[in-house]
Amino acid sequence: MTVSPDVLGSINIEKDLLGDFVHVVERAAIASARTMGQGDAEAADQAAVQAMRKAFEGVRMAGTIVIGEGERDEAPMLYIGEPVGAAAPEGVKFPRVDIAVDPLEGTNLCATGAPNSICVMAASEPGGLLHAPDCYMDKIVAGPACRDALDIEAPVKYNLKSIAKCLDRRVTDLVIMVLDRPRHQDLISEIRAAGARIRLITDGDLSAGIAAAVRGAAVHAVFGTGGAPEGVLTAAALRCLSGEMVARLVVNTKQLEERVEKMGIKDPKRIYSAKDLAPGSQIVFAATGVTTGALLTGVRFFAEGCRTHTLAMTYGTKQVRFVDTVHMTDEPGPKGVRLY
Ligand code: VTB
Repeated sequence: MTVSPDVLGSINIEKDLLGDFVHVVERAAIASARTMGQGDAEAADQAAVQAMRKAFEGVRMAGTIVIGEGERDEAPMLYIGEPVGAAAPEGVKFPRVDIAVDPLEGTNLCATGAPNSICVMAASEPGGLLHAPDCYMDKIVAGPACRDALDIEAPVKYNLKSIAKCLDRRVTDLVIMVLDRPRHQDLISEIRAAGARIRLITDGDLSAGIAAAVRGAAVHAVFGTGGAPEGVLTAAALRCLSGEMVARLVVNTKQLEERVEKMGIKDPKRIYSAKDLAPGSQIVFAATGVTTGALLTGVRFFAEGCRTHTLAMTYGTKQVRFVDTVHMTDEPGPKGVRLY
């Protein structure tokens, strides 16, 4: 895209940068997919982070990482506060964009070749994504039919009844996704006691949340405590899908209390909706499948290149796209462009 200085003020993040952001998550997915099944979650993550960081260099924006790989001293790349984007020529101002990334959601899933690992980012105008600390977050996520029906302070049974009513089915028909963690023992018992069915997942409550907001993905809600950064990314996706979410940070140490306060969060016990977590009026959410999952096919490699599958959504312009890209490394072979 060629941009002259006089039109920069009118750049729309959703319309003008969507293609670039799709490219960013595609590059991360291709790089991490090369490590699939190698048993090295750290190498898989590193590959995604490096590829994503490099791809950002080509995006004409003055980006700031607001959800990233950690604080500056913990992460060499994509740390919170890191400026990302192409260098603007003299006299040209690129648009300011807040960026949330989870370069590889489900590093273990990728390392073991299990389904549902994805490379993810969201973007918004400055202030459009909550600057959340890297702590836990209690979450309930469901689809648009469950508008105003969730209450994070109410018993699990109440929420299940409420979801079942909204979806016009019985509690025993519901499928609830929960991260398989010892901290969820009571939650799992309560869901079982209420009669709902459960799908335990080893990782990836972000892709589970997206699936819950889409009809026909065989999951009706996600309950439990996962990462707060993943929570903000889930909220960005849910705003594009009109999904429903209630969430609360888990601030249980003095150190965390101070950190949360430093980040400008006045009430650590606040209950957030998707709109509170991702209040932007322009939001882009993009995720590419690394390993094949409920919504996205993983990366497939072949002699002349590879093929990726990406979910690219916008809030303001209300578009949900599935982008199927063939990336050619060389000239197509004598038989033409190969699609798989
Ligand atoms: C979840 C899950 C992630 O972290 O947020 C989880 O969605 C929470 O942390 O895929 P614990 O592993 O400590 O439970 C992941 O599993 C990894 O980022």
